[in-house]
Amino acid sequence: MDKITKSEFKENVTDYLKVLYRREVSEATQQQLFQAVSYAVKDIVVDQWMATHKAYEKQDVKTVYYLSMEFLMGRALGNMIINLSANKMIKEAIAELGLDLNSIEDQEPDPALGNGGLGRLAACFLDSLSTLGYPAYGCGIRYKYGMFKQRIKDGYQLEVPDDWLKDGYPFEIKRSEYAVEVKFGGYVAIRKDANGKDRFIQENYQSVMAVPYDLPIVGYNNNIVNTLRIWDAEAIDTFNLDSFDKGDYQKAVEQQNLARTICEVLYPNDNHYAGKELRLKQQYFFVSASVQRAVSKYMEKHNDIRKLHEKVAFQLNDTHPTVAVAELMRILMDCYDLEWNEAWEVTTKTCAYTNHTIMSEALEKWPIELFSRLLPRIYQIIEEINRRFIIEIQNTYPGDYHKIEKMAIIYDGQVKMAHLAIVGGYSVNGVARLHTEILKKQELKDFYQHFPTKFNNKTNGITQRRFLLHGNPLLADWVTSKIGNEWITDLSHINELAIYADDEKCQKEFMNIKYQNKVRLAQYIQEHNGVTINPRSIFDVQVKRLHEYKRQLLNILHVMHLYNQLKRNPGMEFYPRTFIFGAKASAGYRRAKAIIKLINSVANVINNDTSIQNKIKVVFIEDYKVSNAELIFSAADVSEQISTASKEASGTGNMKFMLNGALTIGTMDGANVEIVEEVGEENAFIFGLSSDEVIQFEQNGGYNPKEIFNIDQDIRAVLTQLINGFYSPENPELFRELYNSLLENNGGERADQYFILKDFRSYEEAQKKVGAYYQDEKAWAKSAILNTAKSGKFSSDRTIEEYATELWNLNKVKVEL
Ligand code: 26Q
Repeated sequence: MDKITKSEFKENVTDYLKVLYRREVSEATQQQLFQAVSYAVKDIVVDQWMATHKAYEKQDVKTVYYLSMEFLMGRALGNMIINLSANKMIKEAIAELGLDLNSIEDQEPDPALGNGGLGRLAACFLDSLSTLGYPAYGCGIRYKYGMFKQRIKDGYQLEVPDDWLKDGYPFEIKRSEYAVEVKFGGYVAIRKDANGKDRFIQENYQSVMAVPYDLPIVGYNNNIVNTLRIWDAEAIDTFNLDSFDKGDYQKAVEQQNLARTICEVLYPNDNHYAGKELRLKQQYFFVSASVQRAVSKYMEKHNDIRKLHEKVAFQLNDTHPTVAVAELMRILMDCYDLEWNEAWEVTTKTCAYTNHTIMSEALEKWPIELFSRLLPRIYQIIEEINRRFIIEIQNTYPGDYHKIEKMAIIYDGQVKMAHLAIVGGYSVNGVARLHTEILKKQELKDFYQHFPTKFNNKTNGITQRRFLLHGNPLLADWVTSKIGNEWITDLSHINELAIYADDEKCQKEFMNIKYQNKVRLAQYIQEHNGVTINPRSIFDVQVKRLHEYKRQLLNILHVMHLYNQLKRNPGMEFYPRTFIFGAKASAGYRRAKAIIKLINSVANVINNDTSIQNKIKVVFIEDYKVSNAELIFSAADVSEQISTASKEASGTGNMKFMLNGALTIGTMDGANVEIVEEVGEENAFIFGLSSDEVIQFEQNGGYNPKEIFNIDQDIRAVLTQLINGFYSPENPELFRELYNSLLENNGGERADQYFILKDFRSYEEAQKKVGAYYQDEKAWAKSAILNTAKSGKFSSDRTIEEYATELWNLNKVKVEL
């Protein structure tokens, strides 16, 4: 294939403008330019995409299907351009057309088909799979509305629908030829076939067509393009409604409604299970479509379904796609006539499960009634899996009835998806070392005892191509000028920066880049929030989903305490600090929303108090998402990773900050443990209870926060400000619920269940050290450089190498054009 030249690329842009909008460059809107440039880039991408799939077919490769309800992709255009080898040509062409790439990129809506960490991890994994040359499909749902847009009004969060498809998404390709039917409801009839064999036939069901849309995932400079396949639901042909009898008409309308609702919207819950029927429909919808298609594709080239696992792996991103286990069993038995044992053998060699949480409220359990009504055949199969598994448990632990109670897949009227995922797959992995250890020792102890070899750890990672190369171009160029560009595809090289950590000139350069990024973020905040912040102040940042266990409340209570101190003692030694927050709360999570309101109320009071001479500013960045995250990480000095120890499975924001040279203030939780291990405790600020201590307290019914409240004046002063109208004169009761959550038991919920007061003083100590350390410019710069230099382990390339070699058994493919 001939490489496209710069003038051809420019011509393509003008042609697309003409064909799509009958406009010339000079007349086009920014959105139209974005579309035209995207089509011109897609043109290059599609050649590689086709070549990649030809190579895959020719080499008959094994493929991983990463099944996930969420893919938090962020913008594609800029990322695609930096990944293409034609990158320089494209940038020059765009400049020569008189266009500004940054403002064109800004036109792209973030495809936000995910909530937070789990969805973004899936996106980083796809980037790494392509860059490493591993054959892969991401399989998910084409939500019409992704993660809501957040608006802040009077300090409160408002949710605005995210109509990301309204102008058309240029990179997707509809693949109607691969549409498949997915069936819901009805009942299972057993009929004898011609050979006298029992057949299980779903009758009187409703169904929809699952229609795939493919998005290209471009590898870095290697001609490899994998596919993110997201499924949309369309109604089965309901031609000629008037010729139906009454029952058919009713059914046709119901099927249309079903198709319309399934892909309508992403559930905005993060780390919280919502037992909604529609959610289960979404799960089965995309899983059934993906598994059906994967099996059909396999059978196009192979004749022995018993060897499926040699060419196909299904990785289950948390329990959300776990019906895949039963769906694969169904297909193998009902469509390919395998006996139970043969089907089970194949299934348990094909499926693998990743656990992303130990929070009990996130565990998926479905009522039998709902499950069996919606998925009658699937439920039958799960019942049989459960029956056989219980026998296995009884035989292994005779007389130990508790084992069944704790391990059964169906128990107490509920289907437990984690248990199904563990029993039905060959691997169970946690996402950071500490997390995996807690799974083995506590949450999944019985399963670990029973299946010790299934358990393994895969510490999460992030893609340096988005979060450094694209998000922080100044630092990326600086790194390349020092150590060359191998870090882009092998982040272990970034360690070569360590020799510059003590070099004063390098320290100055590094901190100057940080300063410029802080100016860039300050401009964004000025434009979007109307708040002026000082780029010379310490940028102390906590951006992540709002959840009580992540303890944004600890952060803001500490800000309130600092403010009290400054008011009492204006001459106090204090280096100016800007506390930056960004967080979406689930629409129905009342306390999380109250915390957002509190942050904004505190910001309002502090930012407008001239008596403290701008020493503290508090900023809440509206609508935190992948695109503004890139600006935020690159500008951070301090990374807040302050979850209650044992609660954050891994965290990945922590890694993005580290890569960009921020110092972590954090607990020994999730991947923080491994971050500190890499960078050294002297280059981070660690505080708080350990996970063992937290678990100890929990096993003893918690602790008594009132003891702290009673003896600690400062804490008492801060908490009292939650209920005396100090930050909400218009309604002093506004934050009563937060106050109560810290001091009172509430039903089954312990007072201060996340140990905020318990960790408060230790957090304050760590924060004091941050302030003091920052004033030692050389020491800080050295630590900042070392954070970047020691971040090599946290590339998702490393993580994916581990999955690919230890779990999926994939081979790398090379594609020449
Ligand atoms: C479940 C049922 C119904 C509706 C929603 C959900 C649901 C949705 C999203 C449950 C959980 C999630 C998301 C979980 C998540 O993001 N977990 C995070 O995964 C990251 C990647 O492994 C880790 O780094 C984080 O520590 C973990 O919190």
